[in-house]
Amino acid sequence: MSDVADVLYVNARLATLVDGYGVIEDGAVAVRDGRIAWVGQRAGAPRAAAIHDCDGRWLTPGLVDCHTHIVYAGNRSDEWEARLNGSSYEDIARAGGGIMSTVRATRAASEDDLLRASLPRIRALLAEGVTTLEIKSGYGLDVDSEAKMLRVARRVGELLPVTVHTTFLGAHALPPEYAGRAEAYVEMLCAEMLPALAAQGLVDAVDAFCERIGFSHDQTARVFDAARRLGLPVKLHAEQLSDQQGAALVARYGGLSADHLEWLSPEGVAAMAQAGTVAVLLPGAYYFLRETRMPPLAALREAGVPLAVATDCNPGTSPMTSLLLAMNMACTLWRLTPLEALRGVTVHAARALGLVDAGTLEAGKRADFALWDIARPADLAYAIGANPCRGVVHAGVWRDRLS
Ligand code: DI6
Ligand code: FE
Repeated sequence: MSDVADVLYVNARLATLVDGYGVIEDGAVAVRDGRIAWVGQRAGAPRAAAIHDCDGRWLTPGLVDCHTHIVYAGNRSDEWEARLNGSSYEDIARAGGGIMSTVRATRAASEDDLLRASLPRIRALLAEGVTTLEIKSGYGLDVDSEAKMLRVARRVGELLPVTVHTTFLGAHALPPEYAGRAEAYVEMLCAEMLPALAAQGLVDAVDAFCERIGFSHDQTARVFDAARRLGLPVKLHAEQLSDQQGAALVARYGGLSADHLEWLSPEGVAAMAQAGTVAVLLPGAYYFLRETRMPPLAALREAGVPLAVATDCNPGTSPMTSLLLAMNMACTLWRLTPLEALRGVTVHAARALGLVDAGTLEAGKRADFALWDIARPADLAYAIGANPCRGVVHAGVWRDRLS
């Protein structure tokens, strides 16, 4: 490399994640124009205008949370408390609670209020080394409210040191004004809502909740057809509570990911493997709902399906703002190895977003990385409630850990 780098990070122990952990001792990373220009042992490093000493700390790719519903208004701890005091989920839903209470609060909030409500949650994620974040809509369920949610998601990416990917999840729940008219809602979503939001540049991918309490296999296929007409990639909440053959459906559309997957069938595994669809594991929802059926991890591994791990941050089923905790849960509850968990929040999470320039420390990728006070990479999944992140570089810009 002939050019002089902007900054050379030295005296780091690198987990590049290129192959396994991809460890490089006495490592250095050169950054130029917001990208990684060079990675290797310090002895071979290029010249740089500035040197940043990492004091022997571990340096990993910036973490990627590839499945969140983190933009919403209101709070559902009251419902959670009522459930723990004996109310049933059905009682709460009949009283207008559940997803609909978040839809009401999100519709009622101004764009600025929605942003203000969401920022503390997002800051908590970023404080733990997250540099790329997916944010879904799905609590607006009409054109204006979905647009408001997605604009807030875009603003998050402008205000904070994080790259935001937006996902349209209009097929999350049936809004009250369409009660008993699911077909008409799906028709409107495909013909009007999605094209309008896509035309405003607010949609990077399209998702649906394919479930008995959500949308059917056929309705989901229609949403995917609409996405395809607009050239947008698809992903799916699949097989969380029952087997709807959603994973096979999203694989048929060449989908980026199928997420949850507790009820995934052998046919679903095979379809995902063939299509290269990533399995996004969401242990926070499994934990919070006290589910007992685990995703078929042995079959997924055997088929070579990439495993990602995400928070699913949402007010109903996973009020979690810690990707490190999601890693710990994936290991503790589902026996992922710490290496699988770390690859799940870096390489494979980037792939679940269709991203080619994040997820590893390699020349040419965006200069997104995190610096950690840990003895070894497994500590990231091991500790519960600790935050060993000391700083983050996003798009080449260093910041001490957000607090
Ligand atoms: N799966 C879920 O479990 C949540 N959404 C989804 O697609 C529920 C979201 C909520 O209760 O607010
Ligand atoms: Fe979700």
